[in-house]
Amino acid sequence: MTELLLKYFRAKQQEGQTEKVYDTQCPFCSMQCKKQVIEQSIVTRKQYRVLGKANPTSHGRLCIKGLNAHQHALHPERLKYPLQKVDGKFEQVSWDKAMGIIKEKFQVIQSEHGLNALSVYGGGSLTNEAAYLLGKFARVALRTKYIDYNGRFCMSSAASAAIHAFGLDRGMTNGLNDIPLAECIILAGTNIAECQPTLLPYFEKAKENGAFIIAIDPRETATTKMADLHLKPKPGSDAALANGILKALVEEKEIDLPFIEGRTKGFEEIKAYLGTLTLEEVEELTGVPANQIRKTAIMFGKAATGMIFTARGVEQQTDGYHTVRNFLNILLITGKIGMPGCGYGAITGQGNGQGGREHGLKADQLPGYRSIENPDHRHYIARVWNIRESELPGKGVSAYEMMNKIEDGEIKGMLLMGSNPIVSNPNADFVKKALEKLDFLVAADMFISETAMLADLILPVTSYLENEGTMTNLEGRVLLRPASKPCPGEVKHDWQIICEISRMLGKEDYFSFSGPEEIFNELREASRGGTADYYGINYDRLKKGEGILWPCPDPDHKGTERLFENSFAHEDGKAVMIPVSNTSEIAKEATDGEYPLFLTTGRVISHYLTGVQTRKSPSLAARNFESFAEIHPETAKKFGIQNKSLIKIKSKKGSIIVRSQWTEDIRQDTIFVPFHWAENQNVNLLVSDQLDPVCRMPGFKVTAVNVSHLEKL
Ligand SMILES: Nc1nc2c(c(=O)[nH]1)N[C@H]1C(S)=C(S)[C@@H](COP(=O)(O)OP(=O)(O)OC[C@H]3O[C@@H](n4cnc5c(=O)[nH]c(N)nc54)[C@H](O)[C@@H]3O)O[C@H]1N2
Ligand SMILES: Nc1nc2c(c(=O)[nH]1)N[C@H]1C(S)=C(S)[C@@H](COP(=O)(O)OP(=O)(O)OC[C@H]3O[C@@H](n4cnc5c(=O)[nH]c(N)nc54)[C@H](O)[C@@H]3O)O[C@H]1N2
Ligand code: SF4
Ligand SMILES: [Mo]
Repeated sequence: MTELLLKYFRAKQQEGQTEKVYDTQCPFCSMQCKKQVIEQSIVTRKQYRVLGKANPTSHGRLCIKGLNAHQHALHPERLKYPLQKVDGKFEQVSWDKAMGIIKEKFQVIQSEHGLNALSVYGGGSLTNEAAYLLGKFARVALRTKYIDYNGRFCMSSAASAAIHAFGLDRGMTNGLNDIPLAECIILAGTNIAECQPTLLPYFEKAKENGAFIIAIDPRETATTKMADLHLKPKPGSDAALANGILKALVEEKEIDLPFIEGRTKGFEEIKAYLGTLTLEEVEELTGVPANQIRKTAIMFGKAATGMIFTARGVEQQTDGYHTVRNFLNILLITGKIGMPGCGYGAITGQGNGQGGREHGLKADQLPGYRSIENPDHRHYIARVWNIRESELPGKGVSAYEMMNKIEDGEIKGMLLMGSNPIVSNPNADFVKKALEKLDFLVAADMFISETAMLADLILPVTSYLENEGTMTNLEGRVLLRPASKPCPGEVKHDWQIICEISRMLGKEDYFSFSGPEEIFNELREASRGGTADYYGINYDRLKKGEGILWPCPDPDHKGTERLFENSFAHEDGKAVMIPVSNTSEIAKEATDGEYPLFLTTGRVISHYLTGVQTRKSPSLAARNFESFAEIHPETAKKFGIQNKSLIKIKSKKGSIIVRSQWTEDIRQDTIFVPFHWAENQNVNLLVSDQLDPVCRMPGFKVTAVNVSHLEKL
C-alpha cells in the first residue's frame, strides 16, 4: 500500500472516530419509521446524515420529513432554558424559579376557584410514558376533571365508531401485512401518499397482486392517482355515499348472510332504511354518478378479500362518527373483517396518537382504554394509583369545549404540553382570545409556538433525539424509541417536568419515577385487564424484538396482529350495525349565495400539523414556504382570480389571505387550503365551532366560504 493511501485510510479512520450514531424514530406521523441520525464532527463543524433502519413496518424507508427531522431539533431557536413573561417579554429564569411560580399560581387558582379551575391540554406526540403520566397528573396531582388532548381533533370519530361497532378501538383491526392480500381496497378521505408515505408500498404491492383500489376524495391527489376508480364527492357527503354503496350491495346480493346472521346485529334496520332510498337520490346528494357507486359495490362485494381505510377526510366532519359507522356497515355486511386480507383501518395521524388515547389523555378515559365513568374501572385505577376511588375526578369536556370553559370563567389556568391550539383548533380567533383570558398559562414546548407566545411561562422540553420512551404506531404496535443525544442547555423531559411539578405540589409519593422504564412498568399494571392491555410488554422484550401489538396480556404472549377472528369485543361477541340517515339532524355547513364554495383543509407532504417544527427545517420549508388555495380554473375565472395571486377567503367566522393555485384536480365547488401556517394564513380562523354531537369532533373538512381577488394589502 502506498504511503498516500495509508494516510487516506488513517484520515478516514479518524473521521470515523468523531462520528456519533443516534438510533431513534421519526418524530412525525404514525408510521414511526426507525432511523439513525449520524453526526460527523469535521473540525468545528457538524454534519448530519440520516439513514432508515430495517423494521417490520417501514422496512427502512423514510419520507422527506423523516430525512430532515433533525433540522428542527438542532435549530438555534430550540428553547434551552425556562422563560417567564415579564412586561410582555420573555426572560430566562432558573428551573427553581419556574417551579416556584407554578406552585404559587396553581395553589392560588385552586384555593380561590376550586380544583377544576386548572386544566391540562396534551398532545399525540408525547410518549406513552408522558401521556400516561400527564393523565395521572391531572387526576391525582391537580385532581381536576379538565384534561383532553389534540387527538380529539384527529381520531375521535373513528375511535368512537369502532368502540360502538366492534367494542374496541385499535386504529387497524389487522396488521399491515394483510394489505397486499386484499383484492379490493376502499380509501375514504385519506391521502396516504403525502401523509404516511412509507405506508404506500403496501398498497402498491396489493396492486401488483391485482387488487382493485377505490379512492374517495373531492380532490385528485398523489393517493387517488394510484386508484382504479376515484369517486369525487361533495365535501361532507360521505355518509350518504356509503348509503349508496350499501344499497347497491343489497340490490346486487353481494352480501355475506352467514356472517351477518352469525356475527352482527342491526342488519334488518339498515335494510329497511335502504329500502327508502334510491341511488339517484344519493347521486344528487353526493355528486357521484350512480354507475360509479354501483361499480364500487360490485367490485368490493365480489372480491374474496377486502379492506376499508378511513382518515380525516371523512372523519373530521360534524357527522364524522356516523359517517365512519356507515363505512363499517359496508365492511360488516360483506363479512370482510377478522380474516387474512380483510379488515378496517382508521389511519392514525400523530406519532403516538394511538397510545395517547389509550392511556388517559382523553377527558373520559383512564389507562388501558378504561372508562372514567365505569365504577369497576375507577376502582381498579384508584387501587393502582393508591388513592380512594372517590378522589378520582369524573369526566371532563373535549379540547375545544375547554376553550368555552375558559371563556365562561370556569377554567383559570392551564398546563399545555405538546400542542399549538391557537392554530389547530377551529374558530381560532375565539380560541386565542380565550387563552389570553387565562390567569396563568404554562406551556411545555421545544419552541415558542404561536400558543406558547401567549404563555406566562414556557418550559423547554427534549426532542425525539434526546427523549427515550415508547410510541404506539398505526398498527397498534408498541415500539421503544431509543434516544441518546445529550440534552441541550437545561431542557427536561416531559415526564421529568410532570414529576417535578407534582413534587412542588406535595404529591411526590405518587410521582417518584427515575426514568421512563419505571413509568412504563406502572402503565403496564394500570392497563392490565383493560381493552388496551400492555401488561405483557416490557422494555426488555421491546429492546430485543421488533415491537409488540396490543393486546398483550402476559409476558409470554406474542401480541395480537389480527383482531376479531372469532368474535367482536362486545359482551355477546357480535358487531353492531346502525342505519345512518342521509338527512341527519346534525348541523352542517352549507353553501349559499353569500358563501358559495366549500372549503376543505388538510396537509402537504413537506409540513407537519401547525408547522412549528417543519417551518423551522430549511429543506422542508423550501418546498412550501407559504400557504395556498387549490382552486379549479373555471371557478377561479368566475371569481376573477388569477393563478398564483393573493386572494382573500372569507367565512362567517373570519378571513385569511393566501396564494391561489389553479388545478383541475379539484371539484369546481370546492377549494382546498392546508393548515400548516399561522396568523393571517391560519385556515382555522374560518372553521366553525360546530362539533359532532357524539365524539365532539369539529368539522375541519367543510366550511362555506367566498373568495375574492385581493386588491391591495
Ligand atoms: N405530511 C404530513 N403528514 C402527516 C401530517 C401532516 O400534517 N403532514 N399529519 C399527521 C396527522 S396528525 C394526521 S391526522 C394524518 C392525516 O392524514 P389524512 O387524513 O390522509 O390527511 P388530510 O390531508 O387531512 O385529509 C385527507 C384527504 O381528505 C380529503 N377530503 C377533504 N374533505 C373530504 C370529504 O368531505 N370527503 C372525503 N372523502 N375526503 C375529503 C382531502 O382532500 C385529503 O386529500 O396525517 C399524518 N401525517
Ligand atoms: N383546519 C384543520 N385543522 C386541524 C386539522 C385539519 O386537518 N384541518 N387536523 C387536526 C389534527 S388531525 C391534529 S392531530 C391537530 C394537531 O395540532 P397541534 O396539536 O397544534 O399539533 P402540532 O402542530 O404538532 O403542535 C405540537 C406542538 O408541540 C410541540 N412538541 C412536539 N413534540 C413535543 C414533545 O414531545 N413534547 C412537548 N412538550 N412538545 C412537543 C411542537 O413544537 C408544537 O409546538 O390539528 C388539528 N387541526
Ligand atoms: S413522516 Fe411518517 S412516513 Fe415520513 S419518515 Fe416520518 S414517520 Fe416515516
Ligand atoms: Mo391528527
